[in-house]
Amino acid sequence: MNTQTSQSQLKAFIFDVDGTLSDTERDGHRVAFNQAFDEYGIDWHWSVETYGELLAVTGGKERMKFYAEKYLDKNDIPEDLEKKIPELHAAKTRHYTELLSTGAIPLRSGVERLITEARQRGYRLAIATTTTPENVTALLTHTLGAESIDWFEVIAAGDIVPAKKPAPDIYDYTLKAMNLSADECIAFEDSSNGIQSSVGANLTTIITINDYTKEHDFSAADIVLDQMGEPDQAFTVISGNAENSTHLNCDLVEQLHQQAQTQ
Ligand code: XBP
Ligand code: MG
Repeated sequence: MNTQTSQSQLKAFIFDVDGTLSDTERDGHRVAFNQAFDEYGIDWHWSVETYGELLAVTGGKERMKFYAEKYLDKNDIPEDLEKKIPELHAAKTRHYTELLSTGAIPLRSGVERLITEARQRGYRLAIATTTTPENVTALLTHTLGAESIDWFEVIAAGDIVPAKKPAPDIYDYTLKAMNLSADECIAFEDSSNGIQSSVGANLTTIITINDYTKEHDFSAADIVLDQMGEPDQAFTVISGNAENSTHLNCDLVEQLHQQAQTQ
């Protein structure tokens, strides 16, 4: 009997967006939240540091509510905040997508190369993210071009599932929509909430850290890298086994997937 046949073949790459495809949080989402607060005459300003703490909660609407409850005196919470949040969040999305349209937020190192290579090898692609769908299409449009939206068979985003990351629901949704099992896919994440979600859906997970997430617990990851890197820009392996690779390419992704299957 050939034991190889019991191993599932890798078929799809599933990407998180914020922090993984692009460093969107500090100079993107945070700035857009502050612009929305200004627009609505709300006296809040999220510093780089405070925003790092607020990232504990995924989802912009959920994050605003969390801030009001945890950081403000009861008396300082605007009376109709709960009602205002969807409107405030729509303004934030408008500011954020405007910011993206200036090209101010690029993809992280190696992302475009890996996606191109994955397409060439015939891998199916998907996105599983907490952020609002318009933010994903704006990021793709202003980095890879509008046609890149169609490269992703499924873009699972925002309120499409009621429970956001760290719940596994967004990955479960993506797998179901692609009619694939977890062992036929690999996930790309950058945060603790992200990996709890992907591993919760039983996905082999590759982590690329960033400034906000470098101290997170990634013990469930198959590999933790500082970046995907490029042939002339080597990654640093924080944990896991990259064999002789210096950057994340499809060969290494396949190797990691296979390793996870045999564990
Ligand atoms: C991303 C998020 C999002 C964005 C804001 O987490 O937490 O909430 O910060 O997006 P992940 P919205 O990368 O784990 O998916 O304001 O559009 O909700
Ligand atoms: Mg993320």
